[in-house]
Amino acid sequence: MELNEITITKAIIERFSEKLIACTEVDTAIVGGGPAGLVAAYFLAKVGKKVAIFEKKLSIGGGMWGGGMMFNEIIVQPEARELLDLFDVRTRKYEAGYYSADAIEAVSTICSYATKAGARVFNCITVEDVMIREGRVIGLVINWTPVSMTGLHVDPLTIAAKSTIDATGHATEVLRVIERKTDIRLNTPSGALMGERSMWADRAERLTLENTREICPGVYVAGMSANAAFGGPRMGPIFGGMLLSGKKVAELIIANG
Ligand code: 48F
Repeated sequence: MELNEITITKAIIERFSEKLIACTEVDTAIVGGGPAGLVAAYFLAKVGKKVAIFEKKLSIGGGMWGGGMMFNEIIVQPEARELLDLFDVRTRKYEAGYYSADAIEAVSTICSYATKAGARVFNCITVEDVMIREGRVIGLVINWTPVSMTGLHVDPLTIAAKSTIDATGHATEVLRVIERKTDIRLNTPSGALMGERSMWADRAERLTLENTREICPGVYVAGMSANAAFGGPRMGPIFGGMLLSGKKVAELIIANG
């Protein structure tokens, strides 16, 4: 059989369109495909929720690919190691309380679990705005990342979501839009974004879990975004808090129906 380029083109356009149309209305839209977003996607998809991740970069993985300063190893605590076991990511004990894992194996394997559980990943798409009705975020406004990178004047499209997770890491991009463009008060002590504090791994790891919650009607925060929202410190290349936060946010959303 002779390969036909036009058949290949049609197949790609049709298949991608099917995927995107199927995700124009989702149970949960996850903004950011870093470790917190990927883990959340897995646990939500596993119980049958319709989940889509929108990731602005070409690659998923966020800050996990690079380990610490591009030394592509990550460190996790014993509680999070159990989660890596569940994903079949191999870990090695470094010393009591510290396990290491290969960053590439961790990202690729967790992503594989999430997508095989049914979560859809849309890469190269940036969430640039939200839709609000009666004080609740009911969806997202999306556009191709190269559109914003090149400054082209192209209008976006929209996705309806019963719940949204801001898993955008240090950037807290969804919350920034909410703060800038809406009257919604965030569920932080000041009612606004508090901003991330300087590195303190132990405190940050604990706070990441505490800060993982619904931050305004329809929107949850997970991962580094949760700490940045609530004024918690950063933690550097220890990733247990990110993984556990992804699991916790999925449990909260499932519990809230
Ligand atoms: O930054 P990121 O990995 O967030 P995380 O899951 O994990 C944080 C750690 O990587 C590390 C750390 C401690 O371990 O401090 O930083 O909380 O992943 C966030 C992802 O969100 C994407 C971004 O490209 C990255 O892959 N992102 C950010 N803004 C947008 C977005 C946006 N507006 N639309 C879509 N994706």
